[in-house]
Amino acid sequence: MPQKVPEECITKITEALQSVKSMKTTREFMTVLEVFSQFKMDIAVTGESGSGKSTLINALLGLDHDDEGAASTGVVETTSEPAMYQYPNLPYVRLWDLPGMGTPSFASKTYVEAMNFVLYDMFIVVISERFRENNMLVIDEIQRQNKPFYIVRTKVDNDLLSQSRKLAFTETRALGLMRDECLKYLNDKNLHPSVFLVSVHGTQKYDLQKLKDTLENEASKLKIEVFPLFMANVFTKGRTKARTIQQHALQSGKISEEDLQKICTICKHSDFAHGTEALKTVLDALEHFQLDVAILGETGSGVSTLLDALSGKQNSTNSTTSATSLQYPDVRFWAVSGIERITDNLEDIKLFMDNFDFFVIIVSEWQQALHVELARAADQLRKHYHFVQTKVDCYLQTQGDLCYPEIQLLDGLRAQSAEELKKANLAHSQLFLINGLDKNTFDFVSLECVLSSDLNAIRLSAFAYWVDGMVRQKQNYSTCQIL
Ligand SMILES: Nc1nc2c(ncn2[C@@H]2O[C@H](COP(=O)(O)OP(=O)(O)OP(=O)(O)O)[C@@H](O)[C@H]2O)c(=O)[nH]1
Ligand SMILES: [Mg+2]
Repeated sequence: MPQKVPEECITKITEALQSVKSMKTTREFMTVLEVFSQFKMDIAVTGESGSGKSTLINALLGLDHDDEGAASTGVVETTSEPAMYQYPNLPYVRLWDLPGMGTPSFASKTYVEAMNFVLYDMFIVVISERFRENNMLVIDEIQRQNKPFYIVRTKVDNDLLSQSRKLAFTETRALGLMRDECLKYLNDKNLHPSVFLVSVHGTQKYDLQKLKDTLENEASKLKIEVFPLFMANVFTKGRTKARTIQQHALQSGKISEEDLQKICTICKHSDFAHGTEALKTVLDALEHFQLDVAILGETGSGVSTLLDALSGKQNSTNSTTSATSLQYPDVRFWAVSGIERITDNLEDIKLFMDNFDFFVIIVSEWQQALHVELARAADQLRKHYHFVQTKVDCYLQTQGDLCYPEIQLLDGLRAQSAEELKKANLAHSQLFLINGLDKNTFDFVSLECVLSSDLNAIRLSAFAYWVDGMVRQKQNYSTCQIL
């Protein structure tokens, strides 16, 4: 079976975890991962007054300036306090429209302090017309806080229009010069952020779409980068600063009170908050972690057909290859047919099943109860599963002579299965009735929905157990060497 994460991650993670005392129990580790999965990444849109910050936010939200819920824009100083907007498509990303820099209300000198940059995880620095000293002040502060940022140069339509009167004008050349101007100052400081040239009067032209795509593609990586920093800031900054960050996070819904409590407790008893790099390494590995889902069934029970249906592929055949699907990123589905051949010994089944993180167990015959044994083995391994009864269309055909309406036959089947599961003490289990050859019938869509939401949560616990196993393995190995 291929590795669950790339080899280089394994080496890094075991080294990193040895240096962090707080990672010693899987439960603590799970808590941190759960908090991470709920954590909201806050991106502050900052820059000089009137540079087009609010207009850019509306463009990213896909709103017109007069739409309900849009940020206010205008030719006079408009945004007077930070306002939050949920980023579409990425539930864990929020944009913050900050007031502009360089007005009597927000003087350049005191701007970064007044805006409390420590509250945000990432920045979009908006520049219009020229790269100015104020822009550098903002970037220096972001640098000092070690946070990621993009540069967006707005109003390129205006710049192009004024340049177009020159004889040697070409749009490509003019845009190239604008980009070079931004990069010149930054590269001198050894900074290499992504630069986007945008205009609200030409959202299809220029780089607005590229900005959206980059943000959406990089968001999960950025979250891994910024979460350890948030943890470190919450617990290691001076008391007043830490309290401000915590209060802001709670008030804005960045983190729930319960989650904050949980990580406070963990951090009090350990040096976790100082393990920023270690935490980043672990989260990096989580990003690469492959969840292995086995579809278990007897020969001819429809294992491969179900694998094809779930992965959207065709003709997958055996357990030596896995199939992935766009719908479930980082999940590998395995077809494990002929399960009746290895179910004699519970310990053997468990050993085999321990290779996987989650199971879809096909029920062939309610009387044989093979699926019950598989479910028990999964329970003992503390892993999760769903039951699937395949070929429901065939069942309906065999009942054709009875002339009952289909719905009645299906209800009968469900009642019978519920009864059987109750008898086997598995009443908590979920059963889906499907026809693997037709995804539009019976419970297939519900199965897909439940898998999508379940697998995300299961990923975290599977990853935590996997890391725990890795660390134990490493510890046993070191003990053996000492002995
Ligand atoms: N031509 C052109 N005008 C723009 C563009 N982006 C913004 N503007 C205009 O610039 C003016 C200021 O835009 P805002 O989005 O309110 O600027 P802001 O940075 O949020 O301003 P403050 O909140 O006051 O700091 C508005 O009149 C916008 O219509 C653009 O890409 N092209
Ligand atoms: Mg504004």
